[in-house]
Amino acid sequence: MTACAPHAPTVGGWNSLDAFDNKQQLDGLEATARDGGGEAAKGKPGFSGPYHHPAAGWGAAMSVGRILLRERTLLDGPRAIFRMNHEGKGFDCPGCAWPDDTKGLHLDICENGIKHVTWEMTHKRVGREFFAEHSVEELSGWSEFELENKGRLTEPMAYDAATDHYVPITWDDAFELIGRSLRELDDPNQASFYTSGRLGNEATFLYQLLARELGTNNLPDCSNMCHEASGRALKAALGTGKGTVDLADWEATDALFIMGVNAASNAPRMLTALAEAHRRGAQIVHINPLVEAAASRTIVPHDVLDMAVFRSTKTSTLNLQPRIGGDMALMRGMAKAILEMSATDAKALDKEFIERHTAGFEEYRAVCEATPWDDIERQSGLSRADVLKAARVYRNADRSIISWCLGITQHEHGVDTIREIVNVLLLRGNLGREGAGPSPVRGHSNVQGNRTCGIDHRPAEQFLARLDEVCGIESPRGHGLDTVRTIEAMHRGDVKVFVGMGGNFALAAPDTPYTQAGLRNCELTVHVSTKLNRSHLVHGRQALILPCLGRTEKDQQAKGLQSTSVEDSMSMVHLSVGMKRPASPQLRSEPAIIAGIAKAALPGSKTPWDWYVGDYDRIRDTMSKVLDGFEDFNRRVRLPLGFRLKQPARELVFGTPSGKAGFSAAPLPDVIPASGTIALGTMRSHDQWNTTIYSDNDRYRGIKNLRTLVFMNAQDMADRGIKELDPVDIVSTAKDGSVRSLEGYLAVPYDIPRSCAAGYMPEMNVLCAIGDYSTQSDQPIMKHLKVTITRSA
Ligand SMILES: Nc1nc2c(c(=O)[nH]1)N[C@H]1C(S)=C(S)[C@@H](COP(=O)(O)OP(=O)(O)OC[C@H]3O[C@@H](n4cnc5c(=O)[nH]c(N)nc54)[C@H](O)[C@@H]3O)O[C@H]1N2
Ligand SMILES: Nc1nc2c(c(=O)[nH]1)N[C@H]1C(S)=C(S)[C@@H](COP(=O)(O)OP(=O)(O)OC[C@H]3O[C@@H](n4cnc5c(=O)[nH]c(N)nc54)[C@H](O)[C@@H]3O)O[C@H]1N2
Ligand SMILES: [Mo]
Repeated sequence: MTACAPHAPTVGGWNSLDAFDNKQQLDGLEATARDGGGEAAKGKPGFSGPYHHPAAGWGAAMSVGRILLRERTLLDGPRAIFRMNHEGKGFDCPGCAWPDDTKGLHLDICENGIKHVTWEMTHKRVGREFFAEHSVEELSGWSEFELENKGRLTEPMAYDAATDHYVPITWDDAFELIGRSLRELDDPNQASFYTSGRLGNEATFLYQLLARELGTNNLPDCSNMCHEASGRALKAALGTGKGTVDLADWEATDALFIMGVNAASNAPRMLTALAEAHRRGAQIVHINPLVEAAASRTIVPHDVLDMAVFRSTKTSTLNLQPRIGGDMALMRGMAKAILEMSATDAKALDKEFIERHTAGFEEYRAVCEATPWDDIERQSGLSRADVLKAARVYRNADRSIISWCLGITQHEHGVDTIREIVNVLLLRGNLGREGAGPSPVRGHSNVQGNRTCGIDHRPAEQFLARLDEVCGIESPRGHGLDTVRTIEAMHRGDVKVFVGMGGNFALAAPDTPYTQAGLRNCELTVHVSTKLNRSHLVHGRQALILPCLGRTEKDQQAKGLQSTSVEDSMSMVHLSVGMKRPASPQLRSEPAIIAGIAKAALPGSKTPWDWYVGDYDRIRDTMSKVLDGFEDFNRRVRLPLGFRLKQPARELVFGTPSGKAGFSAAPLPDVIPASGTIALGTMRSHDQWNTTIYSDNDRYRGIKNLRTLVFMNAQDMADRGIKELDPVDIVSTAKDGSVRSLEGYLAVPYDIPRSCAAGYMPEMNVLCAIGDYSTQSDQPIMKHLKVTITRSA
């Protein structure tokens, strides 16, 4: 509480949690908890039409109440929430990677962050009795919700093939089993080390050190499915794989273009930034085939007055609904319009910026001129008039930010599209100055930090050379395996040991049956986890579940209480300190587990693993010698807001071959589905966190008790004789011609362009063939599956 006391007057509404002090309300909430969320969510599937209320507000408050009740964290929950995202004194929200409020004016939280934290803080436990009672075969029949809802894992468990049960194993025996399996490999490249993006920076550094000391760069991560396209495009264009703006830029900009992100569900703290931008008169353009909840109004959840009087703020000045994959054509159209304007409008282009800081402008101008408006309209699915509206907003803004997430990256042409976004920014010099630049919204809370700290299957020579020099190892130089290639190698028997540092590989990866067959083909699968999930049940010949501390929990080591650092979407690195007693005394921290594995796998290692684990400052000291921008790490990370990693591109220093920011001049791809086929995008509901499903509801899309659905254009439904909530079969055709299908999904008529449809991951991963990854980014094409949809027989 002390952390936020100075700001108490601005705190209110549901944040003050007054809502929970009233017995009557509590009873009401308890009743809703029983009917609304979770176990009871087996009611009749329902679609109540699109959501017309502001995002966040009281709907969010009720949802939070339900979750706190369900996890029985009514007392601890609020206490923890007050300590979240608070200037080095609390823990970083393990939810999304949206940056923390820099002014400390608000309680920096959101509905989904609270769900996420309370899900981790639950009082429920999965102990050895649970595993003795339920065989793996039996658990395999449980839903994702039922598995995770059993609570926190409490002790290391090993799979016993004779009984088909997980049985307790000591930490030492578990490490010895992993160590032996790794030592016995013919080649270290027969091991693969996956990272899900919430691993803290210190553990990340040790994890990549373990892999490289062992001799492999097989470091697949969730980024391979998430923002690989952003990294590659920005690196090629600007010489840096990250965005260049921070929250202060969001607060200063004149125009925000929000592309392919469902902010109200997946980055809800962005709502505050959007509302503030609107209040001060900035333009906000949403570009999304679906009009998501963030694209209309929000009640700023921090604002007591707004909550009390239901006052909402607009969060949009223009909504454009391109077809799935139509964003590059839209960006091309905006660029073409700006170039056309420049004939009569001397300020449409920033000629001086283009001259001094960019390369390739003339080729780009030529390609824009050569792209006919007809193509732009057909490929974007937008009229020329609509494209011009966006172009005018862009022209009239002195400073613009273009922000994007998975709706842009998970496509065949993701890299070209992001380069086109950069092209548009460069035309008006929207780079290297306040309030302007590219701003990818990252997913997991530390996915960006993972890459910064060495989780990269294609590491740069400069990084490896420094690592070797400082740590006294000899890193392998060959490229390692990413997520898709790890799965393929498992099938061939080339990867025999798989370690999952968090995450849920069996469900998150594409082509579910193929991925799961790969995991089953491994000699050993190891999962470091907080909760039971599908990946524990789809296992190798030998399997371990190693339970770890969550971010909310105290991490006590030889030299006392430890903190860990994370990097948000906008390159701010700051500390996170747990505050809760661990869910079980047997839990270990991720650094300690990595060190345990390393000591067993590398008996001759000169790395002082235990010494590092005793005091994470020592890991940070080593990191400061290896990683660019981490100088004086221990001091700077303890500053109230941490520190911002330098972005050379922001200073207009470009690590590109030309030393300039590069325009790209790619031709427009053809993204129009063949006649009769539909482009299907997979996405998240409001009540899920990747593979963690909190309930079967999707409040902002009007969905209740239903996940096996497909949102369709009403005319596309009528053409196929499909009515609301009719069962349909969905058949996808992969690049190699192979087909996959899902049957009996319910069709939901929705405001989405013709020949476009959407449904939920991870259920729909079945439809995404392993070979259907982008040749530009190697990312699975999870937003553009080619499908046919017919009424079920
Ligand atoms: N509560 C919650 N928060 C999360 C997560 C979660 O599961 N739950 N996941 C986290 C992670 S790891 C990530 S990566 C992010 C993901 O955050 P998002 O990118 O918001 O994730 P999705 O739900 O996949 O939604 C993709 C959005 O892109 C739109 N879209 C689909 N195709 C296209 C297209 O062709 N063009 C455009 N312009 N838009 C398109 C969809 O309509 C949808 O609004 O969120 C993070 N935050
Ligand atoms: N079709 C389709 N597939 C997709 C996507 C899509 O849009 N469409 N999105 C992709 C994206 S962007 C991503 S990021 C991936 C997500 O892939 P992952 O990151 O692999 O999956 P999650 O569901 O986030 O992992 C949840 C599990 O993490 C564990 N966990 C939670 N907290 C901790 C912790 O503090 N430490 C450790 N060690 N474990 C913890 C819990 O056991 C929990 O069951 O999915 C990808 N898959
Ligand atoms: Mo992600």
